[in-house]
Amino acid sequence: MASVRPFVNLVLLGKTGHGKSSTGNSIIGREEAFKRSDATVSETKMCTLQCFMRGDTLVRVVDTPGLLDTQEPTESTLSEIGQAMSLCPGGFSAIIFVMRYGTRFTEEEKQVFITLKQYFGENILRDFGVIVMTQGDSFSNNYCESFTFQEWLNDQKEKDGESPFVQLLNECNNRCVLFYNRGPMFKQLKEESVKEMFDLIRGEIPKPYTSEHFQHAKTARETLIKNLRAPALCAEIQEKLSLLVDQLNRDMRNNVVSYDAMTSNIKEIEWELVKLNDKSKEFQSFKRQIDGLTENIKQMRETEDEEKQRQQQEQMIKDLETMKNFPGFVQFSAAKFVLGFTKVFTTVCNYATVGQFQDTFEIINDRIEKYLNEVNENYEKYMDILNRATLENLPEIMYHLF
Ligand SMILES: Nc1nc2c(ncn2[C@@H]2O[C@H](COP(=O)(O)OP(=O)(O)OP(=O)(O)O)[C@@H](O)[C@H]2O)c(=O)[nH]1
Ligand SMILES: [Mg+2]
Repeated sequence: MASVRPFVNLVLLGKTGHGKSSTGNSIIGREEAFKRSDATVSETKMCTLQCFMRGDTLVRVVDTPGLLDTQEPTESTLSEIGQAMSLCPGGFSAIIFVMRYGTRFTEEEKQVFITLKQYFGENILRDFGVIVMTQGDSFSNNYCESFTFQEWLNDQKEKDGESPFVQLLNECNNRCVLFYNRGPMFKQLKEESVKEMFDLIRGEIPKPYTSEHFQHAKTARETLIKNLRAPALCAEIQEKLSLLVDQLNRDMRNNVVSYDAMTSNIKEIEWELVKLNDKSKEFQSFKRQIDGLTENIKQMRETEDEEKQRQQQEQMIKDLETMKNFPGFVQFSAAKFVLGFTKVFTTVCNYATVGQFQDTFEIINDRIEKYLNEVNENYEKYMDILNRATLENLPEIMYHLF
């Protein structure tokens, strides 16, 4: 026995202009419940909800923006379709995939299903999908009741069991209904097809697609969204990388490479990469470019450091050569002692007013002070060199000192 349902929630998905809004109107039984359009660009931009009572069951129908307006569903269309979840408390009783009878179903259109599976979950079609084929009136005109819709479906399978349409049909467990959205003469067929769809859902789809299913598909959905964002993001990253390479070349010509700024810019671009799918070839290519740039900068920095060290060493050796001619610590202390001694004598002579001794001592004092100043200057240089000494250059310093 079929289960009693307090509600039936239906979400209408499909390509632009294939008749989603019209199908919604047929289901609800009101012509203008959803706005339909004759234009080729998607008329329905946002998810729209309409509710009605079918016997004692509350039916919610959500019309969505068209998929595959251009090549692939856009991120904003998908996120709008995701909003349908919030309009359907309790989840989707079925996903109604609307397609127009008579349209060639190509590999490109098959991509829409692959996308939907990535977005909602791998089993979305198998467990919840129902194909509604619109333009039943065209079908009837074509076959003039010589061919039933079921026979036509079987014929499609026999003709090419691998065609994208047959694959979709198999995916949806052969749940497919022909709809008559247009023309007063098809009123009865319209009502019959709506009933057929509800019976199919009640009989074959026992449980709804809930937010748990949606949550389950989170990882695949995130990868899908990353892939959709990829082209714009890749262009942005490539532009930033090119600017950085130009900047580096300019800085190299001017001999003013700012390694820290370069490194932090590279880190920033590396952060952007997180937004790309790390398995994509674009990601790999950027990673290689970034690694190359980082390695170049590292090598340039090391060469520059080595050059600086070499210059310092050279300067140290020059300093040591000049210092070699000056006396060492013993002479320096002796001179200081003599200076102290002569200063005492100068004061004594001064006090005793012994003229010629006083002059002589003052001259000696001047000379010794001059000498000490020179030595002092070199002593400071000497200490500075010792402070800069490292394990590597110490033997060389010792050699030059002694
Ligand atoms: N002959 C015929 N035309 C139909 C049928 N169903 C829809 N159409 C026409 O197809 C056109 C597009 O229908 P819509 O219901 O607006 O299509 P849609 O998928 O909602 O389009 P967007 O909201 O723009 O994505 C309209 O001119 C409808 O009248 C049908 O069963 N038979
Ligand atoms: Mg519409």
